[in-house]
Amino acid sequence: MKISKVEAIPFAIPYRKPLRFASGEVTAAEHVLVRVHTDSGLVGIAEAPPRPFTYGETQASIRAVVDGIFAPQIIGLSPLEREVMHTRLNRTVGNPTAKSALDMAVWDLIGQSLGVSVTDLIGGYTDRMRVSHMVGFAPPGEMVAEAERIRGLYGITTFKVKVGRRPIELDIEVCKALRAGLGDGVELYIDGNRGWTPSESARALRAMEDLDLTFAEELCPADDVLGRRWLVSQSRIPIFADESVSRPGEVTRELLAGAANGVSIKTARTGFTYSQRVLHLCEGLGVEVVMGNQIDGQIGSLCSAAFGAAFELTSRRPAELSNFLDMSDDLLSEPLQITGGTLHVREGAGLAIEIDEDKLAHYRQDG
Ligand code: MUC
Ligand code: MG
Repeated sequence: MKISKVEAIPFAIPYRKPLRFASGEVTAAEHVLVRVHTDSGLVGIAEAPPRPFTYGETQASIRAVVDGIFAPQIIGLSPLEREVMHTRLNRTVGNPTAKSALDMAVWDLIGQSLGVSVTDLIGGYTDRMRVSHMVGFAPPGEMVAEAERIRGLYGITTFKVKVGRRPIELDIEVCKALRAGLGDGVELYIDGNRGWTPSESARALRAMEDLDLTFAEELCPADDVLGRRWLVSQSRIPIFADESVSRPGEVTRELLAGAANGVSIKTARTGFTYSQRVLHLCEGLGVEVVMGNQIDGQIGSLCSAAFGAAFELTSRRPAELSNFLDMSDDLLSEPLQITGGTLHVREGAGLAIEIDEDKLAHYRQDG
């Protein structure tokens, strides 16, 4: 089986309500559907979510790099030649979500050709993931109401609270209101998306010390090299890295620098191949991980769940799999369901992604 064609299809699906956070906001899922065709007729599928505020990629840049550089480099390869594919893709720096979508589509092909799910293929640990929901910026009362709504509708009891860039007092008020409103039975953690300085981070964490936060994610930028080490050395709440650990080398750098205690793994930026390398690096070093969300649609969430469920360490804690709930629609023929706070991995070969072609025709942007 050889790769015969690669499609990069831009599509846009409006959000029901925007997601706002310290580094940006998302009002529509302007993603790129990647389909890797083979001469055997099998087609591997994944999606790339452009996040210019995190990786510099746009919908147009993802299309351009896939069509103009990556597709010619991988057409003719067997899907099993993953290392050859990555060696070629890595001649181009950056473009993590474009590369990852290709990687995941290729793993989808391998699973399909063997008749096994990607989860079973790469680890086979479990068939489900508990879900954590991300609560974006809004006035405190609205953030509490949103968390209560999500708990009521989907049984989710773990919440990631967006903080940073707004007045610190407001973030403290939000976290206190969430703990008071939702009670001790829920798990809370915060994500600053690089919105605070180290001293602001330390001050906010001190004020939140009695709120039983599980951890705090990417409070200040990776370039605050000494400041981040200082923060980790004196924080009683574990500090997790997200934007600063977008590839294995960065994971090594941040962990060895003492600039983080835990790592967010996002299949949208490290696919399945490099997510495994990040996971094994963390495992070897005794470092906790969380399955993060790149504000994925249902295809991306399905990919993230497929990876998370494959391994014990990634299944330990709830994964961020619910951002798609903010979207008004999606492309899957059979929508993902979260019930009792849990998302089940798709049964079926590969990633078992079935696209609703009518919806794709409706939402695609390339005429
Ligand atoms: C997250 O965990 O930070 C927002 C920015 C980004 O890079 O990812 C999202 C969610
Ligand atoms: Mg984050």
